[in-house]
Amino acid sequence: MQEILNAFRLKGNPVFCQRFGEGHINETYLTTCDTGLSYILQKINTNTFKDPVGLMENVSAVTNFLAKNSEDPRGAMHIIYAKDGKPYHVDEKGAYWRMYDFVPSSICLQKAETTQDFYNTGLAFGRFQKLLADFPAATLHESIPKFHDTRDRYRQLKEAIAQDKAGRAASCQAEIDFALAREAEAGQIVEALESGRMPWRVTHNDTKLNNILLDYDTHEPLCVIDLDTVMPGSSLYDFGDSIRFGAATAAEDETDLSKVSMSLDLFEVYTRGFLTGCGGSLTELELQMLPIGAKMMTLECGTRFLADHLNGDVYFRIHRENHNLDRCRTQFKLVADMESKMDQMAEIVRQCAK
Ligand code: ADP
Ligand code: GN1
Ligand code: MG
Repeated sequence: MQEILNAFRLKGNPVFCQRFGEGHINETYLTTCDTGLSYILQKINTNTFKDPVGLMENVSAVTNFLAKNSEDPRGAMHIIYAKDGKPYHVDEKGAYWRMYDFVPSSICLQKAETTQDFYNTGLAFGRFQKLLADFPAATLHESIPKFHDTRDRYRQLKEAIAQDKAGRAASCQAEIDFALAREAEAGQIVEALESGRMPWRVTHNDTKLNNILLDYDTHEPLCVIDLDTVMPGSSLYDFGDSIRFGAATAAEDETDLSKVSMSLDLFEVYTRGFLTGCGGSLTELELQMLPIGAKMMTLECGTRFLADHLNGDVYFRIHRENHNLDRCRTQFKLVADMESKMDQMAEIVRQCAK
């Protein structure tokens, strides 16, 4: 680890380095130097991101763009370059590492502590999307092709069922049936984009609450992080994924499903924040389909957890047996709950958009 740390232009000598955060994909470490400055070191998951150089080009371009356009210096992540001038370092085993300043006096939440926190998240992701309207989308590499093409996620799920690599299909037939019963809905968003009825935007695509940093004291939104999946997409993806994670009444991996539902109060709070942040930039169709966005992102995420469980847990990091199946179950419970609340969600969006 010392060798890896030494490859970067740090201010001081590292005296501490420890695993950090709760991301499912990259390997994240917090390191502190004798100068008191802290850094985030990440091993890029190249199983997920096949083109780490292109990925870092995206992240550099987006962080530079955000830095230029935000007043608070903590409003954008700051890449620490390697001593050879690259925004990443390749170690002797061929692994790709990158480093950021630890955004000072910031906090990352796994769950909103107050409704105001969740409003702030909506505001920040809405502003992020509005700001990126001027970003040159054509310069972005597609870091994960078809990332939110739900039709393709179903194709992958069916492949996982057919191959049944881990021999688990028989034990999760109820979840498989739940997913397949909704396959006909999978193309709704991507078809609206492809037909030109809905605008392509530069979106974040992974808008979990823990991909945003808030000010430690005031909980004002500071900085959107985890920029690996910034790509052209739909506003529904960003809205929907935030609802999936943040408007849920329980954690993504809760095993007591009686605790899992989608809170309409939290849905309303986030919708207000997001629409304020977007500043009137969403079209009528986007507004009308926001509730569908919430449902589709949750259904898609559930199918991804299920496919990974069937494949033997090769994509999402797990911390216990059946972890991905537990995650899949919470997502499908949320989908069922959302299905019973579609009219109320639509009414909330209409009120918030007035
Ligand atoms: P993953 O793709 O695995 O989710 P993230 O980039 O989201 O990785 O990082 C994981 C966690 O590390 C975040 O949820 C957050 O807690 C923390 N983190 C990442 N970057 C920073 C940063 N620049 N400053 C402070 N904390 C950070
Ligand atoms: C992953 O990287 P992280 O933990 O922020 C995943 C998202 C999923 C999410 C589910 C690149 O997000 O797409 O929605 O887990 N990121 C990638 O919690 O696949
Ligand atoms: Mg993350």
